[in-house]
Amino acid sequence: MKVLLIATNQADRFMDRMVVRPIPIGMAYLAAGVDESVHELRVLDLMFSDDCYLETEGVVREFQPDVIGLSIRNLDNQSIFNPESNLPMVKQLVAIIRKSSSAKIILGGPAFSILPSECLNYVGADIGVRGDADANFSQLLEKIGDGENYLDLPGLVYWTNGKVEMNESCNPSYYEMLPRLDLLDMRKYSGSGFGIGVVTKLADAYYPQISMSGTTHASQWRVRDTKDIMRDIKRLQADFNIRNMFFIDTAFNKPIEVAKEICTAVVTESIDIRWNSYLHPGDFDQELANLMKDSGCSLALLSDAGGESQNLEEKLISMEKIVDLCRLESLPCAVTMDFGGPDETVHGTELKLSFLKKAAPTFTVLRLGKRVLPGTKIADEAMKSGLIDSEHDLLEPTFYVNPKLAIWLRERLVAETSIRPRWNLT
Ligand code: B12
Repeated sequence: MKVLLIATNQADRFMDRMVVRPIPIGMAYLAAGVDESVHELRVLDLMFSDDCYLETEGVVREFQPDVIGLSIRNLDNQSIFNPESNLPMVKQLVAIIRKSSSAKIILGGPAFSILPSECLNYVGADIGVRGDADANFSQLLEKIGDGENYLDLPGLVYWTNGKVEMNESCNPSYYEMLPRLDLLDMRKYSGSGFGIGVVTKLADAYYPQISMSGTTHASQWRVRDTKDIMRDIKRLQADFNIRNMFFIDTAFNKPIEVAKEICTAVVTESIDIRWNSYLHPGDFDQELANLMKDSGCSLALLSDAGGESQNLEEKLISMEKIVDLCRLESLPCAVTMDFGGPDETVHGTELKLSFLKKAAPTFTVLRLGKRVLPGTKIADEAMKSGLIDSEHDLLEPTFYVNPKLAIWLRERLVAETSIRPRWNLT
């Protein structure tokens, strides 16, 4: 069969401000699973496209694919002040494809995996695969090609009698294959902010509510072998002359021994890179800060996510320790802090603001409100407060701000950020 994979993401910002264009590494893993001795494969990345509709129409007319996979990364930009949904663009792409092709249209990607049935229905595609799909997608292609029944594949989302059905289980990936980055324009990505992604370890979930094996405990994280990570890094250097990387990780500092092992391997093998990654409150010490610096870390993105078992005071103490240890090592550290959740209080807001002033990170992002995602405590609150009627409404960018504090909080955060150039409110 002729298989066309399209990366639909065109977003070029992080936190609605910094220029960041993440490489479509998920699609590159998917491509790695396609058996090219059986199928003809083409990839279209719309990130740098001037006219995504015209370009897609052109490629579809010329290539005449039998199957088209659309990768959907973000539901929206997660900005309460300037919300922009990405899904109308994907819906329009599907409409354009349908005009000149009868190919089966298959959806997947992080955004799709959060609201699979809703996405499939909204954009009008044929099938979807929820969760990691490098293994599933190649099986799906085999079955479609051989005319076999594929409806029992894990994570499959499909139409039956005019309704969307979903197979619950998913097939977690351990990222053993090399992603097909050779099919992407790596020169354009090399200067596109935050570095080229290298998966180090990911939790068992796209976000805590979507577990692939039913567990979200840290021991269930998909921790890659350090040797494989080094192989991927060296290959980025050798094949594409890439030095700036982003370690794709749920929280690089967890578990701490693995974080130290990765940094030590980079140092021992004298690999000359600059890298960034996410940190969460919790595991951190001087040795890790030192190893991160020595191995080329140029920015630690500390977010107040995770550490759910800690109360606010404990969490802030832990975050302060991380910022201080980074400063001791001259390691730049950015902090993202959420405001306006169901448990937010005036006292809590003031504690967070005092922490940010005292810690004085390299730059600070204050997030007002939380993008409501299905299956969360905030989705329940949003339902109770009448913000949404059902979780199906969450395709639209929807933000929850604790109604008891909403007006005060907005004014307070605007006032605090307007006098601090390194503070960004989003
Ligand atoms: C690393 C990361 C970042 C890094 C990226 C750095 C880099 N250089 O790559 C940074 C910090 C820059 C970032 C930014 C943002 N991110 Co981010 N990010 C992630 C994270 C942790 C990992 C993504 C990743 O690379 N995964 C590894 C790859 C290999 O997996 P994958 O892409 O999911 O692909 C697999 C499957 O999805 C599937 N698949 C993919 N495509 C297709 C296509 C088909 C046809 C099929 C069948 C299957 C399929 O198979 C793939 C292989 O198994 C995820 C959370 C998570 N755990 O997934 C959030 C996540 C993707 N980000 C998200 C968001 C919202 C953002 C921001 C908008 C945040 C903001 N407020 O600005 C920005 C957007 C940036 C932009 N311009 O697009 C959301 C997206 C969903 C949503 N809620 O809308 C996620 C899921 C977090 C969350 N839980 O909300 N992010």
